[in-house]
Amino acid sequence: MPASSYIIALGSNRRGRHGSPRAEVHAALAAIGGVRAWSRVHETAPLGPSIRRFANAVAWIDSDETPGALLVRLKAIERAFGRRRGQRWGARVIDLDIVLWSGGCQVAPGLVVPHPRYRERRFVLAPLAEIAPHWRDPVTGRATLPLLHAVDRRRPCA
Ligand code: A4P
Ligand code: MG
Repeated sequence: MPASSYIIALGSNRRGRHGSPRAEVHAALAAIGGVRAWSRVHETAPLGPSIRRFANAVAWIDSDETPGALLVRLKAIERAFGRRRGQRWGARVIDLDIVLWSGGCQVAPGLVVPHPRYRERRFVLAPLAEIAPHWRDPVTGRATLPLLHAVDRRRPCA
């Protein structure tokens, strides 16, 4: 029985060697491995400076890796997919973020789990609600569904 479960967020808004952003997300799911459940691929409006729409999904994986070791592996997959570091939040072939870990919280150089911005992001919470609606954020104690409902109630200017 693997020691840990993780939620990984996948995002793409640039074509790569697998094809469309949606195809990149599917290829990344296969590359990550150990996937127990995955969401639909959602087409979402960009948050931030990018003008291209995103394909977003989340996956629940089982793994014996520590959060640090998993992050190193995810970054290697991003590089193998042709991700280049450019403008922050710029267009990318694939972005792989660790959103949640069954072990709770982890703060280390270059790694913060839960992902500090997932609670405000519909493009993470909506797919997450499909596969882990009751997973509790260890920081706020709130589950995915109430977090999603809070984002949905937010006024555009709030
Ligand atoms: N890092 C720290 N904690 C983590 C974690 N839990 N998971 C560090 C992954 N990485 C983590 O990330 C920058 C650094 O964060 C890494 O070196 C890692 O050590 P990055 O992936 O290199 O760069 P990034 O993705 O541009 O930055 P960031 O801050 O992760 O951006 P976000 O928050 O991922 O936002 N709009 C839509 N619709 N859909 C999207 O997917 N994504 C972004 C990027 C903006 N707008 C979007 C979307
Ligand atoms: Mg990222």
